Amino acid sequence: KGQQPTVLWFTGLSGSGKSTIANVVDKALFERGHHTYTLDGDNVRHGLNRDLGFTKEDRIENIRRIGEVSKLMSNAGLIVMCSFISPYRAERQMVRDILGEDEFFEIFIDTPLAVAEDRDVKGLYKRARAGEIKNFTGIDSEYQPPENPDLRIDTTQTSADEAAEQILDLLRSRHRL
Ligand code: GGZ
Repeated sequence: KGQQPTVLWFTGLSGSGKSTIANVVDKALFERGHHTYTLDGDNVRHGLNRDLGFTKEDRIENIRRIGEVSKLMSNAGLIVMCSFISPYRAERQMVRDILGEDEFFEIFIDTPLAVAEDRDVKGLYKRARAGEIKNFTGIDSEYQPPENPDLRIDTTQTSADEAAEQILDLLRSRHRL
């Protein structure tokens, strides 16, 4: 029987570990013989959404398009992972409505701002603090944490491998694997 449409939606701050965890899950699913695709800023914001920036309006349109694309891909039989800050509750609800309750799994990568800022892998927080980047999430643009995610991962307590295991358990419990 074919794959039931499944989208794993990772939300969290810049530098929270979304893409790292999504990539571990992607690899584990591939090894189990599933067809997967991971959408993230690197493959979406340079192409499909190159016309969009980081105003509230543009972020919402960014997430809307990604929701629609992930629906096409999941209906084609791929398990889709989406790794975007997606800071607003209303936009995540919009994606839930586009995909439907059975297809959308919200995974909150819960990393405190202080931890993400301390890591500052790309030096973006430093630039945002210096005023060189405007509307930076966590600095001068808000992040609204999910109130009722399908899964919350506290990355101060959980390694990427453990997080991936929890996500696979979630998929098993929902009969996706
Ligand atoms: C937040 C920004 C910004 C601003 C550039 N605010 O750590 P990164 O670099 O790789 O992840 C961030 C990415 C966020 O893009 P998303 O498409 O995930 O955002 S949203 O869901 O809100 O539309 C960061 C970089 O882009 N970046 N400027 N102002 N992150």
